[in-house]
Amino acid sequence: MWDSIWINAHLATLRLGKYGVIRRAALAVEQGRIAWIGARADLPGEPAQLAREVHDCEGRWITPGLIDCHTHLVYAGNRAREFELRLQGASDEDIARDGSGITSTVRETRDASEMELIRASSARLKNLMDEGVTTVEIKSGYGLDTATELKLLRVARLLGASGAVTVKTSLLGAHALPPEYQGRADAYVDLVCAEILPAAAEAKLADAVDAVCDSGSFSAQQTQRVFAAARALRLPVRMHADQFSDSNGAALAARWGALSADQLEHSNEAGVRAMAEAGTVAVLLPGMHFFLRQKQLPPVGLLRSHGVPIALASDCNPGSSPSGSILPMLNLACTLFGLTPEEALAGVTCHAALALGLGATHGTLEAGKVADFALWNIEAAAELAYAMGGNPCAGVVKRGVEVHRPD
Ligand code: DI6
Ligand code: FE
Repeated sequence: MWDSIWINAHLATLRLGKYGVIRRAALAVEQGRIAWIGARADLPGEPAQLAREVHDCEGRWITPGLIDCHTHLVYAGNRAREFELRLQGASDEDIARDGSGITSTVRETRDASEMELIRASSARLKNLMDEGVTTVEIKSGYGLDTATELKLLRVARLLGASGAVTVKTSLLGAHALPPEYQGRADAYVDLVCAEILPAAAEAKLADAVDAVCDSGSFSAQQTQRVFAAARALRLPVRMHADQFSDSNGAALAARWGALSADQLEHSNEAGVRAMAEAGTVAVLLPGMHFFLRQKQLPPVGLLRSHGVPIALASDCNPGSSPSGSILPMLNLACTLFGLTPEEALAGVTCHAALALGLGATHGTLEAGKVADFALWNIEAAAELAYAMGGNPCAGVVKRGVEVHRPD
């Protein structure tokens, strides 16, 4: 007897990165895992005889639960004023003089209580869950001192405590230089490696370590110090790479066996080839690209030809992607980066799972995998990337239990 069975549904399994459609299908769950999946006609009996609970999906579609594998979702305040100034042509210097910019988010986030951060962040998280998200990666990076970086990671853990969504945390101490370390980047990297990282590891608050390796951020040498410290603590790494310039970040990420290299607008072919050989996933951030009106496109053709899995994410952050929304990213990835709707859906399911080291248990609808899936009021899987706005999500199932119904 299975715990539950879901019938009268069309499935997009995303096996091997393809839609893998099964029409008029059934999906059975046992102890939070998918126990059986296939055409209803092939079921070994009547649903009510096979499972304790029968869910009639009334012809809806089911996909793996969506995975947002790159967010900076926990922060205080917003940067709407900066957005206005930028549209009026303000430079970074003007923005800094105005007291806006990343420093303003750091200031407000340091001053905010954990409860205030939970309140602000759970609203953004609810938005993602409304859109079918069952797993989310949350970075620190707006504290840039030990106490606040740990506060951000604790808030991220608390956001996942209910079990309605899986939260994977990344310590991003090497996000930017805090005001008190201006001009002393090496000294700040000392703090990240000798104090912030060990404290987060000790408290088991970080599932991975991230760093921004780019001109205007941290150098390859500084990034490698952070990665060496992470490796010594047995924490996997990921990287923000080549956003504004080709710093050979993609190759560096591959050399350190990074789970993912993210952004990649200016990455070169050698870097892409190294990622393919190392199994490092490419995470593209179309929302950031659009919001910053970037011109240089990430090397999608090279990623395809070298067989690098392409994931997509919201990059939810106040400065370059103020979007607590994942569905528009599928459309932007198609319209801006030339992905197919199938590649876009694989980007927020199976490939996003790989980027979080969850490929064996999440990201596809297959027997044995964790029964995280979403139900959709759509006629075809391509509609998830096709629609500009609106939310066709009809329900979210976590470990076989319906945990969320969008408003
Ligand atoms: N690149 C980005 O676009 C964000 N972080 C990063 O490394 C921007 C962060 C911010 O401006 O708040
Ligand atoms: Fe980011």
